[in-house]
Amino acid sequence: MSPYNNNLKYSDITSKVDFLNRRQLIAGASAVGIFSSLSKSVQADILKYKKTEYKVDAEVTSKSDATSFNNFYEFGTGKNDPKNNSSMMKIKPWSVEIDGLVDKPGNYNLDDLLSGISLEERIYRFRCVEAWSMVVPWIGFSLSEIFKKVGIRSNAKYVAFQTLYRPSEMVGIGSNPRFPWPYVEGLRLDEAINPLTMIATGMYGESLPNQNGAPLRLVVPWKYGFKSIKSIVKITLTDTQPETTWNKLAPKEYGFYSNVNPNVDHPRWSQARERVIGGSIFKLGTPLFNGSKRDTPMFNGYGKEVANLYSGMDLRKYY
Ligand SMILES: Nc1nc2c(c(=O)[nH]1)N[C@H]1C(S)=C(S)[C@@H](COP(=O)(O)O)O[C@H]1N2
Ligand SMILES: [Mo]
Repeated sequence: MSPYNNNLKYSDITSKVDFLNRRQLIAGASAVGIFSSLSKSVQADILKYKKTEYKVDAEVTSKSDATSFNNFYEFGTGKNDPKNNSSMMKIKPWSVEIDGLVDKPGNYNLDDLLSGISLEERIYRFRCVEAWSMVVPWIGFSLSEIFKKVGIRSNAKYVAFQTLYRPSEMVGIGSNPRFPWPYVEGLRLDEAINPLTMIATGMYGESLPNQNGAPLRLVVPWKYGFKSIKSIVKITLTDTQPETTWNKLAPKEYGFYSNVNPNVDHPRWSQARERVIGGSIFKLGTPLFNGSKRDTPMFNGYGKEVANLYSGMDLRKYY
């Protein structure tokens, strides 16, 4: 049963439950001497954050589904690969290079970059281009907070993002050598400064697990999931439209904009409906085989906030 059925936020009731579970885990685990194998999950940092009005009228996906059914090709193309293979990724120390058309370019240590920025929980719909969806309680802040720190030059028109490229810690890179690593993504500047556009550093009340893009990833809830680039190491302000990984791989299938649009089908499947991960009353154990169907809303339900960004564009067309 979701806490949202009675209009409570995830964090209202689950942080306490999580806390108790953690204590039980620690007690049980040390008693039987398997603490080390569990310590990674029980050590996840609990974050301080405030709640906001960003929530949706749908059941929140279970934490276990959202952290085990993933796309993060740097760790393999299977849905469970990111969870199974990403513990090798070293996320401390972490820095983000910010360059291009900014007043204060530099290689920012993560703590410095985040200092003074307050975290908030936002519950967003998340719609993958593969026609499945989740509802995720992210923790983070509007990307524009970072721009306030570094200052944007008036000629900047786009933002380019880049993921960590570290083959020794990312087994999917070596096993997929023809993939155009590193993973890159981009937004138009007005999309990037829309308040909905978020940098997430946590989810479900805790810091991001590696498989979900630790220590910081983008979340753009009105676009297909592949726009939400993980484990960011570089942000570049530019005046030209940046290349994006999936567009480079299959330009006929993945555009630069990639706004969620139920009226424009992927060349190989319909985008009209989506499989809600874990959304079945008959849980069959793995999200690959469960999930009820629902209609996909235009802009993934965020049209009120973002439709004006595309007023000149014919939304029946593929972009
Ligand atoms: N660096 C990187 N970022 C990525 C991906 C990836 O393979 N590599 N996959 C994208 C895709 S296709 C989706 S659907 C989301 C999945 O996010 P989640 O695993 O947190 O649900 O991450 C996106 N960000
Ligand atoms: Mo995706």
